[in-house]
Amino acid sequence: MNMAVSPVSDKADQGEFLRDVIAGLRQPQKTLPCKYLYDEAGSRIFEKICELEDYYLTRTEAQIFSDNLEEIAASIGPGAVVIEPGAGNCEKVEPLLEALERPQAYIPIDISPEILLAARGRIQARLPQLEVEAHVADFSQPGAWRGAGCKYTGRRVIFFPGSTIGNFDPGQAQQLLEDFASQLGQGDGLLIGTDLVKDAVVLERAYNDSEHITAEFNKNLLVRINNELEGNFDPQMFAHRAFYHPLRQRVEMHLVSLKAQRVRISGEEFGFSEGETIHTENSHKYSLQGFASMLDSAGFKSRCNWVDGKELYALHYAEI
Ligand code: AVI
Repeated sequence: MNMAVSPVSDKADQGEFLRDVIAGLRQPQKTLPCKYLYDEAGSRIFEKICELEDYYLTRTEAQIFSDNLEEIAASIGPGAVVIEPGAGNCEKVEPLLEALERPQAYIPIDISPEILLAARGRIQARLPQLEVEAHVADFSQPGAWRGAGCKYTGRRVIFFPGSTIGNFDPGQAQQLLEDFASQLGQGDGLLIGTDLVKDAVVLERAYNDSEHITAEFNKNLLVRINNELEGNFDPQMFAHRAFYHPLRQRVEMHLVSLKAQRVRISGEEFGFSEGETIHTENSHKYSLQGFASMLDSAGFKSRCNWVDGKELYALHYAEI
């Protein structure tokens, strides 16, 4: 097995983090980009979220995979080159790689070289025949991984599970799908997971879990700002709030200031009134038809989709 890890060049630096935080907190609706939820501690807390009873997304997607693995592998066909933007620990792809007929290569893309390297041993042990070519890049930057996997002859299939597309605003999500399409050729594919529109009670329970792990995940962003940007937030003085916005078809996550207060970050001061919020994340939900039309506008033809029995979550396979 080969594994090429290109140099770390796209890692978000502290300067960019500080600029984004200051710009976000100066807006009338204070906002922080959700990508900053995932420092080391945030990523660990997110792994705990994925195991929660209330957070059905991860479990349901895994179930859809295990119930339909043969059919999914048959739709993709033999000799595929699987490309995974934002691969993280590469765990979700393993059953797919094992089910595919003679996959030619696996190309994980992630901003963290440490995570990619850690995944290598595991994949190496399970699939010794597979070529693995890792790329260190921020997949959300258009063209950041252009050319990845081009040296292989098999059908290239982008694997984008976990409802990650839901954390992009619809315009950005459309652009991301277009960017994916522009990096593929005739007959190449996209296998992507989306959370379905559903009853607000189920959605709100998933983002307000009874063990308060999502609250910890949300407030960790303030802890991160304190640690990395000389902030003096008191996380106890902010409350986690998540609610479904039916018109926008998204769960919004906020941090609510519990009192009038002032916070300093790297020498800049920000005032909060009691009840004012910082908007920290959107998680968009899609109907099957709504997402199919986004795929269509991006230049993909929907081939199949798989949905669980409770119609909570969907996996789509589309081709160029
Ligand atoms: C990573 N992403 C798909 C999760 C979601 O459901 O939008 C992030 C998350 N935020 C709160 N809980 C989980």
